[in-house]
Amino acid sequence: MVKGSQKIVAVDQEIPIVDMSQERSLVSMKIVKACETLGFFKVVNHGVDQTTISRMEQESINFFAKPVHEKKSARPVNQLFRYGFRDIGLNGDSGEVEYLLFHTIDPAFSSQLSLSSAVNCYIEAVKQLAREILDLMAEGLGVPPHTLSRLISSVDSDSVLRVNHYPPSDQLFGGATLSDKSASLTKVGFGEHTDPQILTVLRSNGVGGLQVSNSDGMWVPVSPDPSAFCVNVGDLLQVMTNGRFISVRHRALTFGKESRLSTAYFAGPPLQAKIGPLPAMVTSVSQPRLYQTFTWGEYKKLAYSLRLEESRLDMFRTC
Ligand code: GA4
Repeated sequence: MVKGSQKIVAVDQEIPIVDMSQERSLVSMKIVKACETLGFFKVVNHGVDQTTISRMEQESINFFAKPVHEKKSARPVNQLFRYGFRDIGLNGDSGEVEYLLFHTIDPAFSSQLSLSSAVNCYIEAVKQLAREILDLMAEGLGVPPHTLSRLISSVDSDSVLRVNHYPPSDQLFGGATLSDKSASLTKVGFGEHTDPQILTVLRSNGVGGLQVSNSDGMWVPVSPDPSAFCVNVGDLLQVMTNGRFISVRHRALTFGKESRLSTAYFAGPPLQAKIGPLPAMVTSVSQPRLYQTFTWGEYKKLAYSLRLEESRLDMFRTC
């Protein structure tokens, strides 16, 4: 069941598309505008090699096609890689999804899997794209170069790669029940939330399901485009820009007909990194400081102690 009274508007309504092959200052301006209005945009001509994407996706498809007992026994080799289904986080959230989570803080994280080479290449490529986008944001905001990208560049950056598989309804976990068959096939794959990190770089196969919440509180369905990446602002970027960029609420629905595969790279800083509004984003009168300073480790701990849809940022507001 999909709860909530939030209305749904037309597909892609006001979703910005940024062509990375355009002139640099134009690209950076468009990115900043998109982050201020929605906190979400699509990028095309992003430069990520299609073979890198296809290899990672094929490995993921092969993994999810394995029998459940095999997938479960792949869990967890260590804390750095995890297979899960239905359960999201540790506090009772669930959805019609199975997933692989790779914590990239350790370069040896996926050495136990045949996925490792394809996943590692993919992570390197999307990390590079995330860095490039953060540099364009810094330029557009007028803050020193690499202010943002350096946070996700160091070896101890705490980033996560998540591959989500939303199966069609005839493959629902535990099997579809009679009432499922007669009920609406639309279900929540991944409930509404914001991403806690700095920036998320996401792609999917040609099956839709992602929706983002706009400034009027309406859900905007995002059309699937395998040639594009979707980018969204995370909580930490909202803090660093002192609320100028929006950490966008989003969710994934499943419509029961086709398998959806989506892959999200959540670019985070080292655990000990201090996060607070950048000095250039604060002025005593027109833009007073909205957030306290905290470490990513503190914020992550809080995020993982709460339910998915909770607004964790409010707890760090200065007023
Ligand atoms: C949302 C973004 C990423 O998918 C994720 C998620 C994490 C998890 O699945 O373990 C969380 C969620 C996400 C935010 C709040 C906590 C933690 C589930 C949850 C209820 C991997 C992440 O970093 O935060």
